[in-house]
Amino acid sequence: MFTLLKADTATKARRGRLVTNHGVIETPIFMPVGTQGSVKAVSPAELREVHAQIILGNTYHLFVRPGMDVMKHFGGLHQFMNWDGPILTDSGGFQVFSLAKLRKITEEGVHFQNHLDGAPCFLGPREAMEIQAALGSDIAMLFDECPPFPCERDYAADSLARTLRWAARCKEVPTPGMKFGIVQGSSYPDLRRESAEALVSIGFDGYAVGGVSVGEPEPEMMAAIEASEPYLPADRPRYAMGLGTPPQMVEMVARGVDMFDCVLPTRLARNGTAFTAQGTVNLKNSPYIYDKGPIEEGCTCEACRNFSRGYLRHLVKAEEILGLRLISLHNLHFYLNLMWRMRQEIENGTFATFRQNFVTNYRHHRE
Ligand code: PRF
Ligand code: ZN
Repeated sequence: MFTLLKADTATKARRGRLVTNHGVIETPIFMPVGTQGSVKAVSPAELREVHAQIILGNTYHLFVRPGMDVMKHFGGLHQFMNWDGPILTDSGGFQVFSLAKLRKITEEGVHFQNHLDGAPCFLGPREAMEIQAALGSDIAMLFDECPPFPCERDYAADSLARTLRWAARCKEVPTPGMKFGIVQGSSYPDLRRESAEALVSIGFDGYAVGGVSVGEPEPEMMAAIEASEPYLPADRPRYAMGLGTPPQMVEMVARGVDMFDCVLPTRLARNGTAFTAQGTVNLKNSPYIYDKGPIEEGCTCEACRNFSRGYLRHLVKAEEILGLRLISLHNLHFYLNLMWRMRQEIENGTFATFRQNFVTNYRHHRE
């Protein structure tokens, strides 16, 4: 299912190809986030235009609303939202911890009250995999616990042991597509190693690094990847969950990561923030009032081909929906184009130079 096409010699970057039930994914790749069966403000046709290869859906949200009866009635998520490309679904564990109230973790799973009407709900390893199967997921993530940061070692170790017992149970549940394990272990390198080795011995189609980008400083985030990656098989895809800024993704590709998902391009768009190779710009700022240029010179997205910074600024200030739609398209185009560029640079053997130049040019205006 995964073919390693080229391994960079100067870094750990990889160029690969992943075959799914709904098509082929060229890696490294970024997955736009479609939490509730929609990539916010962007239609499937527009996703195609920005060359999205795969999108992410969420077990937790779709389970809470519209619920599994509706999802099954429509024959799964692809048909429901009319996206016929690959879909990766997150398992719900992480979202239960970030959104739901009154959570109680047991050996069987997590009891919680959902964030919409507070109704009591339950998700465990079997339920999470069955839901992802009913959604028709091409890549189902294992049900895990993502411990908070910082996390005491004893809690991290107990949580990891339970997540590994859940992993064995997830493996038994039939799903139509692939299953990816999730490395946990908080900021403890030996737990990260133990987690990766245990998952690999159970055997999954790909491996994610979870429990990162949960408020830890960036060096800790990189350290968590570095502590996990050496124990993951080269012939399986690696996915860093919930990441990141453009330079973070470049640095993670250099550390051997193949797949990313993040709400930043769509979330920041809604507040008027656009990504460029020089960092983010907030179009609400006054320098753009009379600016007739595009968000980014040379960008071929719909927003940059047709509209000025001054106009987009006006739309954002006036809270016109078109503004956030266009900036979302630009930001997704930027993220996906960055991935395309990295694939080219790896193929050409020039990734290390690209990495250096990109990270130097990119300034953090805000995150
Ligand atoms: N586990 C799962 N989903 C996730 C995470 C995790 O640790 C994260 C943490 N970066 C984001 N999404 N299942
Ligand atoms: Zn653009």
